[in-house]
Amino acid sequence: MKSVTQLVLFLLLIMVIGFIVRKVNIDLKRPSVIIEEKPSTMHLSYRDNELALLTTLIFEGEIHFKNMRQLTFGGENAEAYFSADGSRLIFQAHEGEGECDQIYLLDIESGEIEMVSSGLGVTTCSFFQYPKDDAIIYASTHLGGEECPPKADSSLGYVWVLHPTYDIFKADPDGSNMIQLTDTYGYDAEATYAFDGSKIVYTSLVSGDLEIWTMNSDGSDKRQLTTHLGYDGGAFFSHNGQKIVWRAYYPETEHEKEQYINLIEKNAIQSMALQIWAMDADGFNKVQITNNNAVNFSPFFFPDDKRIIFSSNLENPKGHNFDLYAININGSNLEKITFYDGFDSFPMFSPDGDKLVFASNRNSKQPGETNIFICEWVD
Ligand SMILES: [Ca+2]
Ligand SMILES: [Ca+2]
Ligand SMILES: [Ca+2]
Repeated sequence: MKSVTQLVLFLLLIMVIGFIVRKVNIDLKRPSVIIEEKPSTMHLSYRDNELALLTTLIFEGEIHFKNMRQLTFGGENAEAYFSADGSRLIFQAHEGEGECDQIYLLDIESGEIEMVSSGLGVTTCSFFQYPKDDAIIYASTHLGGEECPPKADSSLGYVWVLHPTYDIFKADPDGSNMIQLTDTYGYDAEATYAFDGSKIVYTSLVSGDLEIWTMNSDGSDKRQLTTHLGYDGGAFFSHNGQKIVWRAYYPETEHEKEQYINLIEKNAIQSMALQIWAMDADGFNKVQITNNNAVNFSPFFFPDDKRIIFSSNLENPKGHNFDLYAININGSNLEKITFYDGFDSFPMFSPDGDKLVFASNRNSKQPGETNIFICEWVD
């Protein structure tokens, strides 16, 4: 009994200290404004192999989040996507600078994590094969070399490399029996499944520009859906399979076009004002959803397919504080979802629509660490 009382007192003390620290921070940031802040919602996050960890995972204003759990604890973890049965996530992760992302499966209930990619080259953008979870897909450079390739060509300035040896592969969920789905030189990646399993949508440079393509589950019947000069990528199907949402940057001035083409020829892109677009699953009826000067990316349909959740730095387009936003498919009713002062991105609703998974810098042990979080979604 005594130890329980001590534990309760200890937890209360931590809560009070947490509140004071937060209050001091807020006061320091806004010295000339006096604001009555309510303490942010406190949650207990428990992990079997650690002591009960008292921490603030849900921030004030995050009214759609409930019962948040942290699923990874260190390194850079991103793009976690649900299996069709909702029990697992597939994601990419690495630890430390210069390391290359590999693909991992995570059992949501137990927290167990296993690597399923070969460990060779660099990998990205994985997804389960819907609707039966009988395979996984991801992009990998391993056929172009077993080494971890360099992340950037410093002679080109601050750019991201579109490794030309990226191809999309399918494998059994344990990583065995790998099949190659694309086989042209140049970037092929960012592949996701339609929820009925009928199509894969992905990004390819095979036409000479970054475009959205679809293909069958076996790699056949490849079709180009976008044609506009500029980056088209990061596409997801709506749950009913009728729409595709994606991110795009279309250079407008001659200088912007020249700069974009110049980098694409060197298999690179730089930071750009990506906007969210949607189209029919056959590529018709393209509509622009966001229209701002910020970076908007990682869009995903709400369970009813009427709204889209995405990540944006629209409050400070030069900054690194990305937040999740929701918006109607016609571009109306923008709503801010996350209020943590750091990176929040890669949202995906669970197939039953009850949960949201996303990647965030919140509660990191080291600066810049990105972890995977899951919570119940409150409408
Ligand atoms: Ca390729
Ligand atoms: Ca394009
Ligand atoms: Ca944020």
